[in-house]
Parts: sequence; C-alpha cells; structure tokens
Amino acid sequence: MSNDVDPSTTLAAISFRSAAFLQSASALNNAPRDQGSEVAFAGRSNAGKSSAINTLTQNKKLARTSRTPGRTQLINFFSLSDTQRLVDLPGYGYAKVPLKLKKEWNQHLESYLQHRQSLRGLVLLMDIRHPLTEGDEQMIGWAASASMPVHILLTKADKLSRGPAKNTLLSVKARLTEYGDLASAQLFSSLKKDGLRELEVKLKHWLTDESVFEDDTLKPQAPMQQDADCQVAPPTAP
Ligand SMILES: Nc1nc2c(ncn2[C@@H]2O[C@H](COP(=O)(O)OP(=O)(O)OP(=O)(O)O)[C@@H](O)[C@H]2O)c(=O)[nH]1
Ligand SMILES: [Mg+2]
Repeated sequence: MSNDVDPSTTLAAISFRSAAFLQSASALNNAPRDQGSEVAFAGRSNAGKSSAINTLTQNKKLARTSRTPGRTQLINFFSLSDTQRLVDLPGYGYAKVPLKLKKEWNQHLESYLQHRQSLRGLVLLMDIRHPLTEGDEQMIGWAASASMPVHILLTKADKLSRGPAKNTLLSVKARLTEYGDLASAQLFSSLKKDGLRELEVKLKHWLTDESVFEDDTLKPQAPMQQDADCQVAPPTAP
C-alpha cells in the first residue's frame, strides 16, 4: 500500500516491553487525560486484540485474553511512557450483548474516534478467516470521517496457509484503496509472532512522528474533556 512504512526508517525508541497497566474506564468520561499520544486496538470480539497487545509488549499477562468472546468489556489503557499509551477497546459484534448496550457502545466508539485528541491511529483487527464484517466497515467509515489513520491486522494468519492468507490480504488492500494513505493492512499472528516488526514500525511512526500531530487541526474540538479525578479501576486479573 502507498503508506507502508519503510522499516529502515530510524525512529525514536519506544519500549513496548515496558508497557504497564494504567487504568480501566467504563466510558470515555473516565478515561485518562486526553494528552500525549495513544493508539487504540479495535475489532470484533475474539479477533485477537488483547493477544496482539501482549505479543507486542512481550507480556502475556498484560491484557486479559480469552476464548470466550466479549471478555474485554472495559476500555483498558496501558502506558508506554508518560505521554504514550496503548488502548485495548472492547470488541464489537458479540451476538449475546443486548441491542441497547451495543448501540450505546457504538456511540462511544464513534465519539472516541471523532473527539479523542491524543488518538493518533487505530489498529483494526480482523480474524483473517472473517475479514471486513459490517462492524469493521462501520469502524473504517467512522475513522475515515474523523481523518483517523487505520492499520488493519489480519489476525490468526497461522490459521491459513501462505497462498490464501496473501490473497485475503490483497483483497482487503483492494477494498482500502479509496482511503488512500489513511488505511493500510498486514498479516499478523500472535501465535507465531508474524508481522510483529511491521506493526512496531507503524506504531512507532504514529506515536512519535510530528506530522501526525498536525492532523489535530483537522479534528473537531473535544466536547468530552476529561475530569481531573479519573476513576481508576484495578487491572483485570489474567
Ligand atoms: N491461532 C491463533 N489464535 C489466536 C491468535 N491471536 C489470538 N488468538 C486466540 O483467539 C482468542 C481470542 O483472543 P483475544 O486476544 O482474547 O481476543 P480479543 O479480540 O481481545 O477478544 P475480546 O476481548 O473478547 O473482544 C484466544 O483464544 C486467543 O488465544 C493468533 O494469532 N493465532
Ligand atoms: Mg480482549
């Protein structure tokens, strides 16, 4: 894709390994202060968001993973430094969640993409066997309308052999061409640690590149100013 990052680029060091749990929030009005930079991991329930964060940070206990869909129900914030964060968002598309809750959460997600000033990019995870669900398309649409860069991880790539995996990647990339430089995609496997370097390069770019910050001027002003007394929840036990 046109916005693939050159892995040889020298970027300021970010130690993903030093990631630490910061806080959980049930909604965005009790999220950490909206300053610095953060990258959020979104996707359907069970797509592999928490696993990808653990693979990236080389810490199996950081984000709770589960075979049961809908496990991550809070927004979990992890700090990489005083000014950089990773965010594990609750998954969408889980059939057993009541419709009213689904609608509420959709509004939160859209609002987060539109108004979170510190959000530099969205990592959108899709199980390679079921890419581009209705919920995924909705996320891409919201991100595009907020001029928010999206990087798609086709997760569990170990479940397909090389040829079919590549074909899926090509068809997803073809779907993204209309978004130009705002959207990119790669194969990823937490199990095999495939695609890790490519993801690291993308995240380092988003979390450190000054040009990404210029996009702030394009974003609407945040109506959801964070209050000083953020509600801090204990980390979810592994
Ligand atoms: N084979 C394989 N399984 C994976 C991979 N990544 C995640 N899984 C499995 O998929 C299941 C869901 O992973 P999670 O990381 O908990 O998914 P999630 O997107 O955080 O799920 P929610 O929090 O429920 O939205 C777990 O059983 C993981 O072990 C992968 O790369 N390969
Ligand atoms: Mg999770």
